[in-house]
Amino acid sequence: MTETVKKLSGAENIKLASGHLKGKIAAELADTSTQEVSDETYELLKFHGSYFGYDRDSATARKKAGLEKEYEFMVRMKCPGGKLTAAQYLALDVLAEKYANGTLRITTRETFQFHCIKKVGMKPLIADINHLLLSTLGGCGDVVRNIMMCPAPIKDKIHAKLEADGYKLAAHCAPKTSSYYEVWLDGEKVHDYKFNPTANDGGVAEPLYGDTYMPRKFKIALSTPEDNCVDVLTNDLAIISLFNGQEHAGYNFALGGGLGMKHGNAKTYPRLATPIMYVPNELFIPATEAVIKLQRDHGDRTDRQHARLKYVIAEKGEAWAKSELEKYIGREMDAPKPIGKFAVEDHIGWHEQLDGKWFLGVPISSGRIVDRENEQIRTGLRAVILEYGMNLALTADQNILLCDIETGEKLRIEKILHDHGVKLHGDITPVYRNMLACVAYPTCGKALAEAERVKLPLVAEIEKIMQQQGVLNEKISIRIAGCPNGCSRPTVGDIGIVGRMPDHYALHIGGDFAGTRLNEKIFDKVHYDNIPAALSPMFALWKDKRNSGEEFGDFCTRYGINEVKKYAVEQLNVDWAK
Ligand code: SRM
Ligand code: SF4
Repeated sequence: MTETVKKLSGAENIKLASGHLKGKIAAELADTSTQEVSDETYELLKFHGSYFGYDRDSATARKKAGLEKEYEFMVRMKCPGGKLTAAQYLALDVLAEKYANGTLRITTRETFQFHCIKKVGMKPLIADINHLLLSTLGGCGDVVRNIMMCPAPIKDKIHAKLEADGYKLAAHCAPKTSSYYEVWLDGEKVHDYKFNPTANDGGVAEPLYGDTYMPRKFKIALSTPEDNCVDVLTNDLAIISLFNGQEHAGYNFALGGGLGMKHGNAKTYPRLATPIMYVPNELFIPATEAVIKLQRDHGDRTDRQHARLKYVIAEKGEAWAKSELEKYIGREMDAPKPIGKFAVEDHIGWHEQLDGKWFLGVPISSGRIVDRENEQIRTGLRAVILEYGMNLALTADQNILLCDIETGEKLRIEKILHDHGVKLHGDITPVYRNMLACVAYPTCGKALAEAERVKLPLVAEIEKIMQQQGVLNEKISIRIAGCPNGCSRPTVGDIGIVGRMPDHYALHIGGDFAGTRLNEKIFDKVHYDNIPAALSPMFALWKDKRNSGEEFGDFCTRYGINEVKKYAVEQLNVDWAK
């Protein structure tokens, strides 16, 4: 063994030995004498779109009772730009009932997750997803993840170009290994232009990735300056597509976004992508490929905590990155074009598609499509989609867009949803509308505190405080995550609430709606019950001292994060805030 091989992380050796992601997955899933899988299969399954885990709610009680954990799998689809047909949605809804926990979960990257799948359900579920011409290949793992772009079905040249580029990239960056089809479909070739047009076609197994794939997950999103609804700068590769009116002008490429960090470990940190180069239309694929190769060849394969592109860019610099990229591309590249501040559309409510039809953005709290006692979201959506057969799109804010609606259908669609208690744009406050929560307990193995399950009660408490302080109708983005991995992108919100330990959260303030500024931590361990109280004096100060129309994070940054904190500490006068 060479020196280099010795230093590789365990995950690298698993990838190398897997025969392009095949490993022993099929045999281990077929073995129902145990619900567990080996470490190798755990790692490889990610590339197939699945995480193996266990129900964290029941783990302690089961241990005390001498029982093994309740093992289960999560499955994540790939769905570029979040686009789905009605038939696909309705079939996925059935699959959620048949193989998972009866819910579909819209993720913060415009796709669906299924939770609580048993071993026996894995192969039929993934095969059925493929037969819907969808995929799970590369849903997780060290490859390019689901490509995000604006999901709004606006029929203009801008959105058509974003979609065409996103699909082109999704196909280009999909793993080409035939293992996926062998494991889940007994070798059947299910092809879809969005995912894997050249799989199983022989030749080099993985022309882009090579035998060990990427050093770590790799995320790409496309936006325009006029609508950064995908938080583009939080991606490894942020592609900002530039237009003169409706005419496409080229792209700014920004590199090295990523939000994961560890509490108390300064070597890990969130970072926003920084501008590197301007890319003309004809170099779109070669330039993207160059960025992927840059990280493939320079990302740290010895330490997974240090393996994202953000560390390469932060440590080696933008100038170095540009000159390396030029070597891969084979020519000099221009500097990025100047662009203004990003605008952001959340696409909630009614919007014209510009083809005479409408789309309706329906808020889905934490993206969980589930029937609650007073809100039958799952049944309501199914009823509307069954009756109207519309296309759908999933947003990066965990919401769903019902597309292609005729003017004459609008009232009835609203009525069906309201009859099921579904809250629409007119029924919610800005804080409800813009709050994101990651999955956390009970399925996420990394969760340190609750997120999705406490989101609605927390919104209600924060609404009360905002009402008291006279800012209830102000636009604000609050994001809660169960741990510092940052899956709900908490560190770019006006306010970030980051799981620290059971029932306790770090509180961050000062991000912006446009997704262009990281927030800063002001409190380290706030008990869940104290979060609204902690926010209250800051809202009062915002109301009192803000410039006209100034959003919360912008205000905190202008006024001074430390000054805002100081004021809050004085007003609160409690131990946990000192
Ligand atoms: Fe994430 C790991 C859920 C978006 C950063 N993420 C996980 C895992 C798989 C937990 C694990 O490793 O065991 C979570 C599964 C929970 C469960 O039970 O379902 C999980 N991440 C999610 C989703 C479902 C959150 C959601 O509420 O929607 C999102 C799925 C996106 C998708 O469809 O692909 C999700 N994760 C994100 C984002 C936001 C984004 O990409 O826009 C981030 C921050 C951006 C970034 O990548 O830096 C994010 N997830 C992480 C990290 C930290 C990575 C790092 O560089 O340190 C981890 C942990 C890891 O990779 O080791 C992680
Ligand atoms: Fe799990 Fe942490 Fe991601 Fe939340 S932020 S889903 S707790 S990994």
